[in-house]
Amino acid sequence: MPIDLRSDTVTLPTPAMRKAMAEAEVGDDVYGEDPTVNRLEEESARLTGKEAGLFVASGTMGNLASLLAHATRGQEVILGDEAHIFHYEAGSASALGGLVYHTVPTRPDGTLPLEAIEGAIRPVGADYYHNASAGVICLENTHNRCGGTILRPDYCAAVAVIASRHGLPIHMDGARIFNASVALGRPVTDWTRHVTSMQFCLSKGLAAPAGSLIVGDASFVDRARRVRKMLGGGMRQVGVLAATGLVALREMVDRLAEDHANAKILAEGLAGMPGVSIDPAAVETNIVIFRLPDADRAAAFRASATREGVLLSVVGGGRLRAVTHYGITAGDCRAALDAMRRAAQG
Ligand code: TLP
Repeated sequence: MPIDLRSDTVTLPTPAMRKAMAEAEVGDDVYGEDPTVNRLEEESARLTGKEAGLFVASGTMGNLASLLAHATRGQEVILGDEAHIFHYEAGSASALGGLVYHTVPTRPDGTLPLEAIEGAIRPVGADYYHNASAGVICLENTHNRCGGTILRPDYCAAVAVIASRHGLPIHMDGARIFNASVALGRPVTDWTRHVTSMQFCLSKGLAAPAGSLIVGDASFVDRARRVRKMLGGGMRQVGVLAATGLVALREMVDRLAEDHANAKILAEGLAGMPGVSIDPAAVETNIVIFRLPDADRAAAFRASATREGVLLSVVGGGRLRAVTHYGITAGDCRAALDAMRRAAQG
């Protein structure tokens, strides 16, 4: 069996999740009658300090439904040029919602410069009828392509000041918000209080087989529910999946600390390898991004790691990614380092 460090999306459901699926009480969720989905949505709203929650099929659907609930065709989504929404969601907000991506530079820690955010908000009104208007500001936490870095609550508060000055909503792509929460030992509400909406994933480090939650105020969630229906995401007896989400939230959050410790083991080991650049101190959660001198050498490193039984993913520009997760032990990380050391030698 290879040591699969491509992503925390590869996690398999736990025995408790499989049991919960078999025993889940279900109903037709499009009628609002699936008690397990309702419980998951209520529990998610409570946990994040928001009025309401909405169960969606994936993180991509969570982000898309949120953006379409916040903004209308021709409006701009202000987001970082390293954002998952910009790179990996198939241009969905533009293709399906007519929104325009307005990117600003992303700093290595995943933050967007405040002045760049404010500068991206174009003036509208009588003298500016030609401008596209801003519809929503997006933040990502933890930041995937920046190596799982954590946006600090203080930073989010500063973005909220700008957003409120311009009457704009903030959507947080909080796919891995529980990694941030566990790493800093702070409740998720320390972040959600500064944003209008958030989506978080159950199917990454929390190990559920599928699903994400959107949270926000009741009127926003109502709009998102309608968009979810448009996207074909109105599922029926989906309590069988929601049941795994409840297990994820109740039993799988604290153990993320183990993934963070394992990521440190990987980062420290990688730092000593020839041709590999990485700053282990910058690794805050479960994502380890390291650099080879160029894209060809990164591809060769990855191919030999695969032959040695370690699966990695490509970030681009000579960067590779290793992600720790449920099912990967400290011993696996040490074995992966041995294999990658052999890979680094050719
Ligand atoms: N990320 C996946 C891939 O799409 C790259 C991964 O392996 O990391 N937001 C963030 C920050 C994500 O990392 C992801 C998934 C999503 C949204 C989308 O979630 P899904 O895959 O459930 O649509």
